[in-house]
Amino acid sequence: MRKSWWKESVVYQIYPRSFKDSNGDGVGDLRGIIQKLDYLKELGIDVVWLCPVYKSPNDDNGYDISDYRDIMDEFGTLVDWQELLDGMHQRGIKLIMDLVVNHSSDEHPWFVEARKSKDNPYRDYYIWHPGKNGQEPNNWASAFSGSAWQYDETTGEYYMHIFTKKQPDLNWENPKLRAEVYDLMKYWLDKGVDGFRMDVINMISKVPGFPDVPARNTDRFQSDFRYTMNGPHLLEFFEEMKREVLSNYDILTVGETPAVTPKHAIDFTNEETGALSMVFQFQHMDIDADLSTGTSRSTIKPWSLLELKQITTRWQKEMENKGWNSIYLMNHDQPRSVSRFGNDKEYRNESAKMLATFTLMLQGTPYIYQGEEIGMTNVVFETINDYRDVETLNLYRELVEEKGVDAQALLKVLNAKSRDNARTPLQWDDSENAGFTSGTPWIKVNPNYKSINVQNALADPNSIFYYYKKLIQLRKQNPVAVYGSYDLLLGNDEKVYAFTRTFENDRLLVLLNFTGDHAAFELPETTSFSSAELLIGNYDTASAENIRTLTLRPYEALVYRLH
Ligand code: TEU
Ligand code: CA
Repeated sequence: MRKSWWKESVVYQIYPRSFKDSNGDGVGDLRGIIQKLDYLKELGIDVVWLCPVYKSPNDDNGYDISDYRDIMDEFGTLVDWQELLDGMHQRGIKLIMDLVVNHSSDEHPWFVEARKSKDNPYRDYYIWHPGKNGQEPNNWASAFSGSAWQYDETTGEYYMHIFTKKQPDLNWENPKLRAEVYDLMKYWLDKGVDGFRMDVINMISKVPGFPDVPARNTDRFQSDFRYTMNGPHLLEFFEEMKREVLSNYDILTVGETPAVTPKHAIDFTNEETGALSMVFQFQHMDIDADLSTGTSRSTIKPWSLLELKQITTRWQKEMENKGWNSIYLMNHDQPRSVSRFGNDKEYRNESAKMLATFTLMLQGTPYIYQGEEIGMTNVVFETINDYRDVETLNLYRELVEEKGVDAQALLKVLNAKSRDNARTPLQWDDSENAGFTSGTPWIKVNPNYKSINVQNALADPNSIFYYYKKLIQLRKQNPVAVYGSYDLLLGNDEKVYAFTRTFENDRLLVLLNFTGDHAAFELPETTSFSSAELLIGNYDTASAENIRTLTLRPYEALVYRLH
């Protein structure tokens, strides 16, 4: 397997709107991030994934871009951006930008032109279609409620928008549009950017002809990724992007690819013909959803460790020596990992550390989302008026106001699943607004900032922050933690997740108790070793000497080197 800097790196994701506000307008900005670069250096991360900072009307908080070459007014200027990049590079931190080219904003000049007339030169930068029997061209649903089509009065046709109607899909079948995208990619790469996270990049090829999708229920609009993702020209577009842009730079590229299998991921990331370094797959993001009655956003059910083991093991084994994984438990679209997969009450410290061990000890590039390193939790908003996320607000309107779903019941689900759980301001200290802003924050701060904040974390040697720091150092000092092959142990144990990592003659044993109970287990005889050296654990007392038959404490995590 080829060694690469991006396989050995730990990535930290920044959602700029909620990271740090430097000018008191209640919105995070680039100068706020500049102020906190030494904090990131202290943590020891290697790469920052910066969510979109381009000019945008913020219908979807920057994922609706109106100028790909300039900085959003609220976030600052290109001069601020250059200072941020230089500040990162001076600290040995690389920067990957968020490339959002499945769609643009409807305020982008391309779309302003395209909607003027059917024969406008920019018309085919987007996807237009006449209606059918006075209705939308087909029954495709938007990911953010309603139809995926919006009627445009001026030219009497519909345009496609998989997301909001202010996010018209770009037409990748048009080579002129593709050339424009490659141009804007080079614009940022030639400024020194170290790669891209590519937003829903497997949506750029849709099934031709836009046929109706089979109805799974009585809803007027239906979503089915087999029609809107992984379309017939996807690999062709990736090959062209690699030839025109990617192959000319030593960069990290991570595709956000909902609904992919390991086979897709191997096509996209294999060392011979793959275009990307790695992808974000989503299978583990559905384990607490009841997909028979709704989506991972609108439903919640208890999840099983066996299912998490099964999904993780599939990706670890099927990608081994064939592609490369990303490893994550949350991002700006997901609820807080310690609330979702750990215990954000009496075992918040232990379970956040246990989840950190899971994320950083698997094979693949680990991603830490802002605040995960201090165990920030979900927020309880009592009313829909406290939410800001367009997906959440559209879903509430669709389900409560249009379909009569009980508001309190949905609010309970949103408390657990809304993307705004990840978007409350980063908690820097116990001063007003958690030190995020001197003004009124654009979204409420989680009231638990008084105890959960960076200042407390840096002052406490036993904090989650220092545990992440130690794990990151452990990865740096042990190639087995990066390149070692994964083997699952105790596959049927419903409390303990145990696996080994093996590289040349080095072997690690990772033991994770995913429950609040004590968990006894016995290692299989096939796991042979003469001695075990403890490298890291999340309890202050080392565990028993004989680790063959151990009882793990609640949410206990242990990593041993086996000799
Ligand atoms: O997310 C796409 C995506 O997969 C999620 O939004 C998912 O479809 C949705 O949350 C299902 O509940 C990317 C960005 O990460 C997200 O922030 C943007 O809103 C979206 O694309 C559109 O750009
Ligand atoms: Ca600001």
